[in-house]
Amino acid sequence: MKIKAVELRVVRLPLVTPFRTSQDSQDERVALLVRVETTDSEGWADCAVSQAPSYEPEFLSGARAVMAEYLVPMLVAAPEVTAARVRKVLAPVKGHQMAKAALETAILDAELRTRQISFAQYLGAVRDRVPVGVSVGIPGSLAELIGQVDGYLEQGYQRIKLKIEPGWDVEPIRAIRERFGEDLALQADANSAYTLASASHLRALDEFGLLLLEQPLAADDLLGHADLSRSLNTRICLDESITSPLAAATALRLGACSVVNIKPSRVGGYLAARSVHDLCAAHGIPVWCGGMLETGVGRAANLALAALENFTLPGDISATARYFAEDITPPFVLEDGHIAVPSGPGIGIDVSREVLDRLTINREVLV
Ligand code: NPQ
Ligand code: MG
Repeated sequence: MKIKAVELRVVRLPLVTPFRTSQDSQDERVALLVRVETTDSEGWADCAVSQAPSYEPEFLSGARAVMAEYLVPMLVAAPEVTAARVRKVLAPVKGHQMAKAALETAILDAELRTRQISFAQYLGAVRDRVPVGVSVGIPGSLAELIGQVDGYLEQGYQRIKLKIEPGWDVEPIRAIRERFGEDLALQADANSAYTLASASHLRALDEFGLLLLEQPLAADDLLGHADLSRSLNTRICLDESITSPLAAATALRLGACSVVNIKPSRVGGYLAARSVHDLCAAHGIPVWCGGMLETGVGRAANLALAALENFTLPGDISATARYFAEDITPPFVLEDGHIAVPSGPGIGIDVSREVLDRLTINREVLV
């Protein structure tokens, strides 16, 4: 397979509700889409960068630049490209995992569309639908939070994840527990908002029976997470820290977490995500699939990944309607707390050209 061209599209999707984490707030998703044209097919990917480097070091215009100036020319120059070889071809460029992951994913999509194999089948899925949860941003008030959680539970979401930060942690978690009871599957995500100095404060969360506490400390603080893991009863889950299969292996060896959030974009693609999954399975560490406010293109591929055996906790793969009134693919819908795994070739869904063109704010074609 040879790469003929790569198209980069920046699309703007308004969010149905603003989404605030401990790090920033957004009311629209400005997404970067990659379309690869090969000698016999085309493939799509959602590059999970955000506009600003406020969540991950990578960001939208940086990803566009590294693709245009380095990654795409390297792929176009390669005599033969398969998804399995992308990592090696791009290895001379350091970092830029999300940009690399998007290119690998688009190439994998093209390859699988040609071979008429779905992502789910290729990755080794064991389910045709996956249980899903919802991530609830930091709202303006407790009443607002309770109203939002109530609405999501009404829709059938199987677990609730609350975004927390210093000053918004014990109180909202207690309020949700009291209002919705002990059986509610509840977890919290701090997006690195604490330091180890908060260990005794975070111990107060132990009484709420959370499924896990996600990424309390800085991304590079594996030792801090290992210390914190020993002083809390609540399981620590890492998200931002898990930047590769090697980072996952290091975290497990150090005892920095007992659950892993896998985001394919963050670990370097779906092949690396499967490696992290396999590694965690071998260590008896459960995993779940994280979310990056993906368009339908990214959501489709994440559903396939979440259908693997060791994804035993509900992922942050919500229905399209939780984020967007309109998406560039047909909407994914919640049925009985699950979303169906696409079964068509490649990512298994098609992009609506009409919606795509209407929402596009920038387009460049690289050859
Ligand atoms: C998390 N996701 O688990 C992230 C945080 C997050 C669903 O909670 C643009 C790009 C917007 C990345 C918003 C969820 C984002 C983003 C939130 C990541 O930590
Ligand atoms: Mg997280």
